[in-house]
Amino acid sequence: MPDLVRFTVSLPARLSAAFDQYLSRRDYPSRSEAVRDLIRDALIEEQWASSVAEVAGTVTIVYDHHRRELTDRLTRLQHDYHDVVLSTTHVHLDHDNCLEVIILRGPVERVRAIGNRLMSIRGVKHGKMTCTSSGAGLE
Ligand code: NI
Repeated sequence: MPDLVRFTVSLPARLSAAFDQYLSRRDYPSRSEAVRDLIRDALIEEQWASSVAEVAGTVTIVYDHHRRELTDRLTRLQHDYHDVVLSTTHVHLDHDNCLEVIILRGPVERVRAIGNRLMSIRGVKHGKMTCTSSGAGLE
């Protein structure tokens, strides 16, 4: 583990109790581990808010492959953004529905753009984007 810095945090009693319950629900081994995760999460979110950072993310979509032209549109869009699409995994969920996970990496604006476009195509029943980064500088 890199050099550690210790600091003390004062919390209102009720907030502290709620935090301890949060730790136990999530099986955190210590408060420190949970605080580290929360800080990293906040900093990665901030990286996503800045337009210069390179980020990574996934988009998960569920759609009915019988809908006319939907599969073609999804493929065309991914080719338009081939510079940020790393990989696509397709699962045939049932007779009608497909689930696709698209892994993205690149400038935040471009990653966000294709993510939003994929999720908003008519016929996509559910879409969810997950944002992360390499966490460089955050370990
Ligand atoms: Ni399928």
